[in-house]
Amino acid sequence: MNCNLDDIIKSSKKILLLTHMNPDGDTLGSMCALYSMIYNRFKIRPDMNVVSGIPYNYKFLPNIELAQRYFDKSLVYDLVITLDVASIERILDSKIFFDKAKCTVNIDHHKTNPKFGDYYIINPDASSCGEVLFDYFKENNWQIDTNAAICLYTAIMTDTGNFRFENTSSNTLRAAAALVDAGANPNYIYKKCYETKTKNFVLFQNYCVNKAVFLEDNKIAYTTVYKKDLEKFAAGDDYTDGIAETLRAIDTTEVAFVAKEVDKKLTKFSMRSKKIDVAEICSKFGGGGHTFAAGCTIKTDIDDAVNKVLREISL
Ligand SMILES: [Mn+2]
Repeated sequence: MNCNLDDIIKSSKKILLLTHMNPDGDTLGSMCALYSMIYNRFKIRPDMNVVSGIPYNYKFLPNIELAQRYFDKSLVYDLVITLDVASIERILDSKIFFDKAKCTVNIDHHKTNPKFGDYYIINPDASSCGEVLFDYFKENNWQIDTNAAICLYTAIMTDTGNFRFENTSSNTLRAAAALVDAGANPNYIYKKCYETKTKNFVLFQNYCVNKAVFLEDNKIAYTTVYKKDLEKFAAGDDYTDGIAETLRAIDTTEVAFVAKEVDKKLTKFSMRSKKIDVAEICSKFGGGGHTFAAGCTIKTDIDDAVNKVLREISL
């Protein structure tokens, strides 16, 4: 059901905002933006829950320091809002809050989102959850404050790869322009997000790209990341972010992926494509995402999982 956030928030006292696991700029930026907007409009301070660690480069987001990883599981919220959460499993054990909440709202932009929750605001044509929120605020005349503008700009910028992925539309750019007018500084946010990489991060990414495998006349490019590699570089959860895009950027590549060994029985995939629908491939393994950017987790060892994925790719 589509929803009117004004009415829902007005009738709620205790509100929780939820991100997805391995949070990115979109889910964190959207959460902090909505926090700021709700506080300014209703004088309610929602709780913010990050279900796994916050990458260092997003610690500049206004109000992010109020986000917590663990909450008292006995809490019951009037309202729980998920942001950029494509499927409910991605909130991990915070699902307990979602299940117990009196009302739930699902705000997202993934086309594979099954529309869980009592209400939803989902636009698969939007670049990011940040853009969905921006459009909602604009349509409903919610005045965007500077902190929210910084957060929404970060959400949109990171999910569009700095306004260069195929999800970048004229609406995206108009939203970005309006957010700059509202106080977001593009150069400051760019530097915070992209020029704060650690030496280990860059070396790890180059290592992974260096050992990439190319198949089908270089149309398929992928790399495998073993647990021992992650340990060797003391890699954080976000260390593989962007590697699939680097492999896709090669002129011959049509589909690229990164296979990451979680353990001997679990492998995580991040897939990118120029042509084929990788959301469809990932959904065969219980994952999902967008046509040209998707992910999934397969319950088998990395070598077997890679073969399973390769079999599903037809160019
Ligand atoms: Mn997103």
